[in-house]
Amino acid sequence: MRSTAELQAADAAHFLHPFTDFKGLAKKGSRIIVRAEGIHLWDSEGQQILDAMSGLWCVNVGYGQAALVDAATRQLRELPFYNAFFQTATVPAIELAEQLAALKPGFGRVFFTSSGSEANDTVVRMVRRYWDLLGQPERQVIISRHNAYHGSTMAGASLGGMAGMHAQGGLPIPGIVHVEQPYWWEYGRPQGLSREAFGLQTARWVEDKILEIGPDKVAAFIGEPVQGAGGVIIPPASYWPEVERICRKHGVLLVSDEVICGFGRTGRWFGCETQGFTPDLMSFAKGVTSGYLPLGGVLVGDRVAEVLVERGGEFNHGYTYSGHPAACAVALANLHLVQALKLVDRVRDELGPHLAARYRELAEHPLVGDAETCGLMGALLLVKDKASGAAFAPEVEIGMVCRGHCFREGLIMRAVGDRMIVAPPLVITLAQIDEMVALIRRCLDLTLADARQAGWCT
Ligand code: PXG
Repeated sequence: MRSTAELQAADAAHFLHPFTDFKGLAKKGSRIIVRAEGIHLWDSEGQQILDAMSGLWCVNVGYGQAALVDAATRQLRELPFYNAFFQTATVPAIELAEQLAALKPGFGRVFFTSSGSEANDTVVRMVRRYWDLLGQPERQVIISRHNAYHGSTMAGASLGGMAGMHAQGGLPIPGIVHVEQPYWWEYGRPQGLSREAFGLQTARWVEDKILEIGPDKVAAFIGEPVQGAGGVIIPPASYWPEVERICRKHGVLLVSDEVICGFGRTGRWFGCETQGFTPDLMSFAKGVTSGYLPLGGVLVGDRVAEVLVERGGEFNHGYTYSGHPAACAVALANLHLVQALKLVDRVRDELGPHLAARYRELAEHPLVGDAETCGLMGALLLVKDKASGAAFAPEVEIGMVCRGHCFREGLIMRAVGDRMIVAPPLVITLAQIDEMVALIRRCLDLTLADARQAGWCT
């Protein structure tokens, strides 16, 4: 293999990385990941790293699963590609559609894409088309939340509530509005509200927005059951059932973005099941193939599908790779493995509760203001003063300090502002959760020592 330095030079010269300050990275040099097995990665310098982010929230069955590799190579040999545009279909795409429908009763149909962003673009076109077909073409507006992440295409980034993304490229596109997120620590706690009372308040903000726009103009509300990229924001239990009730009351379609929460991450097949609501459409990607090949899609609830199918005529939308046979074959093998290993039940009954227990211990750490988990997602909020919950000064970038320690200690844990987040592969064992938590604790200790030394906290 070429040396790390050579690879870094070529990388800096030619590869524009996503969400990256190109010049800044070129100076620093990328870490080059060369190999992986189970929950571990190895970089080009031979360092072993515990991947507590499952790649990018996707490698749910872990690395090195031969069944997925075999399914891909078998399909690539047999039929690497054929499209589904011109009254043709391939066996893996048909069988995956059938399998997904079986996983979620009431969602009998699926539209395939290659990513979560394309799935959410599809959602936008589908819900607007639905209302057109019902003779209510003025129902165009889609309500989303600040600090949501729904992808990076024009519609995906518009649905998302990331100010930095809206600041580039003329976004959001028309007809998308945002309400405040159900982040209790930030908005409920300062008001002295209980989590549950805050959940109801935040849901009412959705209703206020519907009434402000006019219910007859609102097509849909979209949200992640638990916000992932926004920092593992776990809503109060009261939030989603109330949002569902409000959407039903005003005839607004409800869309669950299951790109991160889907396929077992929260301890149920879909995050909406954990959060206690039934959507009309679900976008998905990532965990459907455990990231071995790109695949996404939209699971369409029967009520919506009925209108699109029975009254729709041609739906002028689709991607070359909608239903890509090799990606679908990998998804089938992946879902089979998730079922064979009983990963969804294991997250619900064993792994999730164990992570929660270990996070309750981490909550005692002097640097941690709040520790939360949902299934195999966890967040630690780093604070300057545990007693008051006061935040570090933003310029300290305490999350980045902690992430630096994780990097050196061989742990991948993400920093989103001052929230340190994990979402390890669902094949992680109880002992490996302990190993991960020990590494997290060590990185918190090192971060605290830095912060004390620099006088950022006492
Ligand atoms: N919806 C959600 C909820 C996501 O998390 C997308 C849609 C878009 O999927 P694609 O496949 O188009 O990337 C995502 C993607 C992060 C991070 O920083 C998260 C995602 C992507 C990149 C970075 O946590 N999630």
